[in-house]
Amino acid sequence: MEGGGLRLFFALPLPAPLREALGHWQQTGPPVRWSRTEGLHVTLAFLGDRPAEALPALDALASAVATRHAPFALCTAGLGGFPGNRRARILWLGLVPSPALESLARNLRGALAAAGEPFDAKPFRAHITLARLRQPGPLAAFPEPLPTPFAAGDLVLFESLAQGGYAPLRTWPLRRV
Ligand code: 2AM
Repeated sequence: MEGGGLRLFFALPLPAPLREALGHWQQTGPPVRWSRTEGLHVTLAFLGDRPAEALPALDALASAVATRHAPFALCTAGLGGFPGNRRARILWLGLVPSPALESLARNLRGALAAAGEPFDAKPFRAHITLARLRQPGPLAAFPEPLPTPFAAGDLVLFESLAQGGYAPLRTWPLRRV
């Protein structure tokens, strides 16, 4: 990474069975730039390039946030597209609205803001990015995946790697104390 920084984001990783199911589902769709299944996640806050010296402060605040939340259940919903469904560039899988997820994202972003840590302040929209489309197109080309329940148990700080893919740097189990 240029300048020795790290491209960082906080996210909920998906459990292996859901990643595998989505991998099988990807194979039933058209040939697009699918996200690698091992890195599928729900982004909670995107920090961008940060120096390694920021890690201890991020560690402390994420650890405090994780102790304010118990693990919770999520369920996948329908497909959607950014910037819109008719000419999608990003294909994503939505989630059934979850107050627990909204609360975790809000508390994490609140803790980042309170600590003066920069992050992308675009409003939180819970989604799992499944593919990037070179040719923006309608979503009708993609089969609807089955709604699948899963558990959110870990808050993870990921590094987005220059060569592609994401590396988990730190994991904090959600554990309300
Ligand atoms: P996504 O949440 O739509 O998948 C790493 O780049 C992750 O952070 C991806 O999951 C990415 O998009 C998310 N992200 C959120 N805001 C971003 C931004 N401003 N730039 C790049 N990635 C961002």
